[in-house]
Amino acid sequence: MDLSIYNWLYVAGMALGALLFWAWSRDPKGVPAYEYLIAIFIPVWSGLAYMAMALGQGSVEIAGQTTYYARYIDWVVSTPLILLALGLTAMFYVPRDKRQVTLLAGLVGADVVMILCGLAADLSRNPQVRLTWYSLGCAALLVLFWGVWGPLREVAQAHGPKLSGIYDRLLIYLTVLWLGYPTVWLLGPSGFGVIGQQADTLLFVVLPFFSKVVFSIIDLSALRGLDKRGDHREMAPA
Ligand code: RET
Repeated sequence: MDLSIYNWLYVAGMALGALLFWAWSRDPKGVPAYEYLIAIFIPVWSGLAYMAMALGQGSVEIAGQTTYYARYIDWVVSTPLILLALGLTAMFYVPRDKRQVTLLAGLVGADVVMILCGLAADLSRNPQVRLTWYSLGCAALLVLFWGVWGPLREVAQAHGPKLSGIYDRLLIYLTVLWLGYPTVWLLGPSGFGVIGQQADTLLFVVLPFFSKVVFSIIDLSALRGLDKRGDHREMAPA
């Protein structure tokens, strides 16, 4: 079966997602314009990477196996933006000049390390070298999870139960999906090869659709419904 159909379906899904967020941005409901810009840019970038794959580009043969490096070009830009969106949700009520920039930069840094370690693993011929890079990528993911479950969650919790509830929902959703990537990688042709190329391609279409477009739908629709003066004010001591 021609696998490019999966990639084309993904491109269509990303285009529809970008259009939806653009339409929402016309009636922003108090959510800052940059939140929409991020939500639109993620599927545009990812859609382009998958279009390259649908056209037969973005892959090389390494040790008799196909490495889709276009996926990493996608992830190295889209995952920092997803984290930024999550971070900005946690900091929704924090004034711009008081936002924890170091925390955001640390998360993005760990994320870029994770993706580039995955690329290095996928380009390795030697199985031990491959495993070493993969393990370092997993270590970076753990650092990232520490950041979003620890300090970033505390920021959200400091601003009342509503925001904290929204953040927790997004966080659990993101954690489950992001654990799927190293799992599929390890079971697929890049790792042990338990999953074949067709299932691998399908999973790397389904997972990112949910971690990008559906993630942004959950995030933006929650922010659009939030009291912009801040439910956290009710929490402030009288
Ligand atoms: C790799 C292999 C190296 C170890 C780890 C990985 C994790 C990748 C993740 C990717 C997330 C991608 C998303 C894309 C957007 O849709 C690179 C597979 C830990 C978590 C969310």
